Amino acid sequence: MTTSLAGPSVRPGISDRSGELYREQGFLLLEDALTPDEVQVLRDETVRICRGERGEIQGLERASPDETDADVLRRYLCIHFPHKLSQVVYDVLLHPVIVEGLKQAIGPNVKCMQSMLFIKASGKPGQAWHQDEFFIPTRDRSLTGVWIAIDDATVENGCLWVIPGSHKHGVLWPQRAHNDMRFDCAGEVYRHPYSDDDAVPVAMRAGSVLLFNGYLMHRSLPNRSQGAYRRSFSNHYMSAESFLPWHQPKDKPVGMGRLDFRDIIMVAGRDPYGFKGVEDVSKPHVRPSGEGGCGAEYRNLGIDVSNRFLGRE
Ligand SMILES: O=C(O)CCC(=O)C(=O)O
Repeated sequence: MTTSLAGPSVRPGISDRSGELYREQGFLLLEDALTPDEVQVLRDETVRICRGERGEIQGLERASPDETDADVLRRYLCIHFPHKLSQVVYDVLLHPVIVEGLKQAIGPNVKCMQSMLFIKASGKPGQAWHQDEFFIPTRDRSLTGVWIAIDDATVENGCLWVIPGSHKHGVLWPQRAHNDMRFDCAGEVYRHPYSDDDAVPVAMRAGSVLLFNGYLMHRSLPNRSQGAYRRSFSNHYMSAESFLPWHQPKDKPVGMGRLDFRDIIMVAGRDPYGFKGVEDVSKPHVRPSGEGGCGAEYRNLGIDVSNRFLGRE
């Protein structure tokens, strides 16, 4: 494999205190972890993926040559598992600065199970309050999100918001559907002890990387900027020592105690379950955005809500 994202030789933002800070606040910001050239490679790759030039993605229409890149990018909120067809995305999962940060957060042995590419053009919705371990369970609470800004992420264009320390309860609060048109159709947590006033925005320069704990409450708001994207990768990792009870094999379900999804990539250290081999199960697909509301009146009715958030509070 050719690696187009080699990473700088210094380790931006990582110090002896990084692991401690991560455990205390539930997140760690690695400013300028990627160089401007690396960011540009990722932006260019975003266009190729969205144009369908990297291979088949369920739910994505291949762009015709007369469509502009802007028209094509505007179509999608988020594409899951782009690393399955893009060498550039695969390489960024193993970026040396990110892997160094992950070792501080998780330990020496780290595996990755998912990548997501967010485009989030202006007018696109955010995600309601949630905890990622609700969706991707580990056995040892080691799930770690790695959020890579490939445009400047600002409050206006829908950066992440986090509730510092919310991971420390070690509790996964229940999830429910919502009708809040600011957010896509993923659920929201409720019965937790926090209010929106406890949240802080994480504005990030393009090339910066946020690591966050799978129990940390976080959300993002709609992109209210005019004509701009808020592109990012949101990738997930965990300790290699933990089983990953994520998806049952379709043909032969196994008991919960043995469930260990093996569509993984080792990014650091050794895999104690390497003898099981790895699989290729997850397929790239477009995530339905719900375009800002999941109430029956907005779902699948062909209502154009793409400008709903522009210029509004
Ligand atoms: O990038 C976003 O807007 C939301 C990402 C997120 O919440 C996640 O990946 O868990």
